[in-house]
Amino acid sequence: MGSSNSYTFTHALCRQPALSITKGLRAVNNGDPDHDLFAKHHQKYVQALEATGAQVTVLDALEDYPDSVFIEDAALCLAGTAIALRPGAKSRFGESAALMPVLQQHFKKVISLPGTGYVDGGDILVTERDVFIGLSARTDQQGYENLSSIVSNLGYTARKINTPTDILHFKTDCGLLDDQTIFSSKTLADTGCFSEYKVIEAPKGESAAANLIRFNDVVMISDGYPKTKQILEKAGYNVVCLPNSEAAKVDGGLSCMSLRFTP
Ligand code: CIR
Repeated sequence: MGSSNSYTFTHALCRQPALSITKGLRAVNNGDPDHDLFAKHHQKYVQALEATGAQVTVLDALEDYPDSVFIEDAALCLAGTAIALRPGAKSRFGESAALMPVLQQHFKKVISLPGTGYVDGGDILVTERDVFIGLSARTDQQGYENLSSIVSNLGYTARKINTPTDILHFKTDCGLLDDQTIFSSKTLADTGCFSEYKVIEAPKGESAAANLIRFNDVVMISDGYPKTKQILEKAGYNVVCLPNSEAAKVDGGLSCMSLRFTP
């Protein structure tokens, strides 16, 4: 498991949860997240990123955008380029514009998704050679086409996936473990989209653990998935468990709360 551009990063950008997170979008209402507890969890998340040696910038909360803590959906950072995306939910349209000046501070090259259509960063999984782009309720065909030409120019192969309809974002159900290995829910793995990779499937009852992140030498997973932890440790990964109950109430996982990059 050597070092790789797809999981080795010097920097991350995060955004503080807004008080308005209580109005965050969700598929099923299991109660509002508690802002203060969310902020505590977020602090632990930032500390876990920093503990790997990365420089983490935490941006101020944006009260006008309840879901803006899920910063990954507004941009894609790839091969030293930042691409401001167009999130597909109406209440999130403005998040990319708000992020633009910050991207310009951190990247020499910043572009906006051209043309029309929508792409949420949560629908994009980057490996060493491929950029998987999942069509979903948030990412459409036009968005896919416009993004795929950018990623091809950056030397990656764009792969279009039809995300199963019961999954919010493609990456809700998968995460990169290393150059060759992807952790995935059974539902997503069963589509065959990862046929060229080694897949470790989320164990029964723990499909929500699939929104994990490999960040430098650690794999971060949400608390409460003991079987997943055991499987990953047995496979040789250094696992860090993080509390995520409040983000989960608004369909947020660990990958959504950072943009990870090397400028
Ligand atoms: C939303 O529905 O947009 C937010 N409540 C959750 C976004 C989670 N982001 C992600 O999975 N990339």
